[in-house]
Amino acid sequence: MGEDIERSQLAVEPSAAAPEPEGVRRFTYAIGDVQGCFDDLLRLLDVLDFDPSLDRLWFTGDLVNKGPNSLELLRFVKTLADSAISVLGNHDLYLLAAAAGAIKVRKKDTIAEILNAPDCEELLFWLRHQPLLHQDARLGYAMVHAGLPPQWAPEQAHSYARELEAVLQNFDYEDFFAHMGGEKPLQWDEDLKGWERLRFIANCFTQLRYCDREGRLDLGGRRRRGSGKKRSIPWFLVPERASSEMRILFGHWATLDAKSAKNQRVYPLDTGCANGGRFTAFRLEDARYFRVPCKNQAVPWPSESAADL
Ligand SMILES: [Mn+2]
Repeated sequence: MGEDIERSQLAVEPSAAAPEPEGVRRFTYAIGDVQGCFDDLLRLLDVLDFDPSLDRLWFTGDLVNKGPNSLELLRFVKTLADSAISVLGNHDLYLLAAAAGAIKVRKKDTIAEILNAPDCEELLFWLRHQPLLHQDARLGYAMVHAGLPPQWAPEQAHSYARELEAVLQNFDYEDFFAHMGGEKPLQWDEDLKGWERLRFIANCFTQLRYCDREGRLDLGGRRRRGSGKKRSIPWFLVPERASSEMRILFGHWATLDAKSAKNQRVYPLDTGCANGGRFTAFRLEDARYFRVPCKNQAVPWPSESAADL
């Protein structure tokens, strides 16, 4: 790992050939799950020579929890205004659910400082107005926190994201969190209604890792050692996936073997910052990776099962 990091740091020396800036914007960087690791983010932005007046940041979500400084991080990203966008992750929804009183904060969570902050309401208002799916046709990339079920073509993914975003942005959004928990329904059906429909949409965008060849979700990855049609595989490897033409950036899966994503037009960016791993940014204009090792000490967070978020 050390050698890898050194190489990527060398790759950003000023002598490296960078593409010429186009128009006003310089670069767009997609950045993996930050999880409250604010100091590490600042070091990464330093390496990128990030300029908020010229560059743009796309975050893969899970801005908060696990790491030591979620409050400062949220404040910082909000301050970036139009220069930053973050898609919603499961930990972001968890924070909103906790603020809504729908769930209890656990001992290991590091979100209490946000809930107790004087600007909590503004921060969470900003957070729940972030999208579930972000895309830029000119750059040719889309971004989600977790994944897409194999049945959804790009236009469906777009429309279902807008459907749940409208609920989260509505005045009575807190009702959703009372119905958010659980893995069911496992299978998409256009005729799904009400909370079941919204829960399925939320589970895909914010929690999906595995599903089977017929598209049944396996949020906990429990069926990945099964056999036959019921065996689950990473969502992006399902044959004839309807979104296979999209280039999709995503986070949520720090333990994923990046090799399995090769040649799939998917770009996993969560490299386990909050677990003492490293931080990854991907520059969309020239498909180039930048990495820094993480120094923050996050709380121990052993499991990645669905029940554990
Ligand atoms: Mn996540």
